[in-house]
Amino acid sequence: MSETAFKVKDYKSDLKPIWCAGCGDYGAINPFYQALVENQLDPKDTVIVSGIGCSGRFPYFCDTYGFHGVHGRAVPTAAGMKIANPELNIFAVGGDGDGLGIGGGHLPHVARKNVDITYILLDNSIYGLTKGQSSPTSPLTMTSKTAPYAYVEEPLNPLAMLLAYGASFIARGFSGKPKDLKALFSQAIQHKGFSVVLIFSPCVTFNKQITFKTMNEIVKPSPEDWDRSNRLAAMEKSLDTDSYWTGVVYQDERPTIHQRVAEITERVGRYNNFKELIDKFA
Ligand SMILES: Cc1ncc(C[n+]2csc(CCOP(=O)(O)OP(=O)(O)O)c2C)c(N)n1
Ligand code: SF4
Ligand SMILES: [Mg+2]
Repeated sequence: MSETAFKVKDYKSDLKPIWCAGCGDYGAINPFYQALVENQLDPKDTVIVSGIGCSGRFPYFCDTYGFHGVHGRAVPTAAGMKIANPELNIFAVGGDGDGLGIGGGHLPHVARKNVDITYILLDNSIYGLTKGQSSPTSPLTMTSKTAPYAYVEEPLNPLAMLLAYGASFIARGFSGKPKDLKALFSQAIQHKGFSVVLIFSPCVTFNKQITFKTMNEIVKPSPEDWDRSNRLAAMEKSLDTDSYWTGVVYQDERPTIHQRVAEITERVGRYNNFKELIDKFA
């Protein structure tokens, strides 16, 4: 097969996305297809695992393997798949409610283990599928169906959290800037380890307060000479909530969990059967 064998049409399923017209998720899926082309990932070796939410429909629209699982469990399911079959290209996709609300407890562990998967978090600061409840990233004072006067909870800061958790690649983008997103996806795919692409992806139906227009005003690309290995500087940048910094914010090329296990196997050898293992420690 030639190097440019796979084209966008090879990654698109026959189902046309059924997101609302203008939903930010369209701005994420198109550059995603393009990044798959750029990296020539074989669809038969590629799996997209999703949570529940509008964002959770992502795998329906991709002609790869897909697993639309349980709410909040996309990341650990994807990590388990990679551990069972390291040859596969594995993506987890989900929303802010899915990944930071109900599924928030899984993130630190997959991040610190550095499982070699790519997580795409489509953040619209609202529960879209269930028609507009406040989410863990809804800003203080934002109104919603569940906060008709004002939201009274402090929002999470996913960038700061992922830096603290030890994610080895963190990029941030905006679905209003699909060209930039393609480059971020591509770099995330090429990174060996847990890569996360945080995407602000407006919900045009249920979040009228954070929109393409408002985001366009605060999105700022990271400086060209940004040192992506500087975790402390990245942490400082993550706390700047007046502007929304985009680009690869942090990258640490440390070994993946598979590489660390391989090093130990090399050193101590492999047990041929269960009895050998039990005898060793008896
Ligand atoms: C265990 C469980 N709790 C609650 C729900 C209801 N539910 C479905 S999607 C969702 C939130 C979706 O929000 P988000 O993850 O931000 O995705 P979006 O729709 O905004 O893309 C909730 C609460 C569920 N499906 N399963
Ligand atoms: S409800 Fe919001 S997040 Fe869901 S498809 Fe419509 S615009 Fe997109
Ligand atoms: Mg959401």
